[in-house]
Amino acid sequence: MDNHQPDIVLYFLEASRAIRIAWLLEELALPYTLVRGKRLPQGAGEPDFKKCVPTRLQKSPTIKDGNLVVQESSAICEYIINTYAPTSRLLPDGTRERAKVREWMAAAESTFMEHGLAQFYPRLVFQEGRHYLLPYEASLKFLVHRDMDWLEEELENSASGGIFLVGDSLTAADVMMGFSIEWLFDRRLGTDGGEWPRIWKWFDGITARPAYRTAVEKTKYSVTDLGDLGLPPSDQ
Ligand SMILES: N[C@@H](CCC(=O)N[C@@H](CS)C(=O)NCC(=O)O)C(=O)O
Repeated sequence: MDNHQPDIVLYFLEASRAIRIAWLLEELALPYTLVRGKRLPQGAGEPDFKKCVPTRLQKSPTIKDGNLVVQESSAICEYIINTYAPTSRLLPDGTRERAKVREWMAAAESTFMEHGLAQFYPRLVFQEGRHYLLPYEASLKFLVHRDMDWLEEELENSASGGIFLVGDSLTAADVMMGFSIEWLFDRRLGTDGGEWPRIWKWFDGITARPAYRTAVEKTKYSVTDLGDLGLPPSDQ
């Protein structure tokens, strides 16, 4: 474990995955400096914000801790927990539980976001008269439904009775998955027609936590700040 004091800057684009990191920092009561940025109408970060982000891709979230820069929300979570809370339950010791937490951290960015982004990007690229995308989206819907069924079943069988994804307390799995689920439902990326009551109960529970609420308040996060960006073609 590094024994240095946190000197964390969080580059926070509005309505973005960066809420995961602000939430984690609040759970751990770690101090951080926020650099907030707005999106352009097409979704990218405003140039003035992006030029502050010290990475080639200039994506959010990115953190700088002293002279170390880390990008990719999953890697940032792991770095923060390993550095400042190595014995916490957020990334539990022990290979079996840790494997399950890391499985969901990976699924949040790959499986869940991937199946959503396969629909989201075409919606962004083809701005007007996108009804021809409907059959394409319909053909991908089963992937999102299968992902949600998996999450629903995992919550049903979870040790906490559906309050947390792994074990009986909050882990990085919940922190990573929260944004993915909120974004998929908010943008209706293949979620129409599904019923997943356990997912909603879990989501409402984790986002009612004081640390999450504080993160939202400090960052002014709201997924609805995406406005009309990438809403379904049927809404046009
Ligand atoms: N896999 C990355 C994804 C990062 C990413 O794509 N961030 C988006 C916001 S959610 C972004 O910065 N978009 C604005 C842009 O590229 O200008 C992670 O997990 O952090």
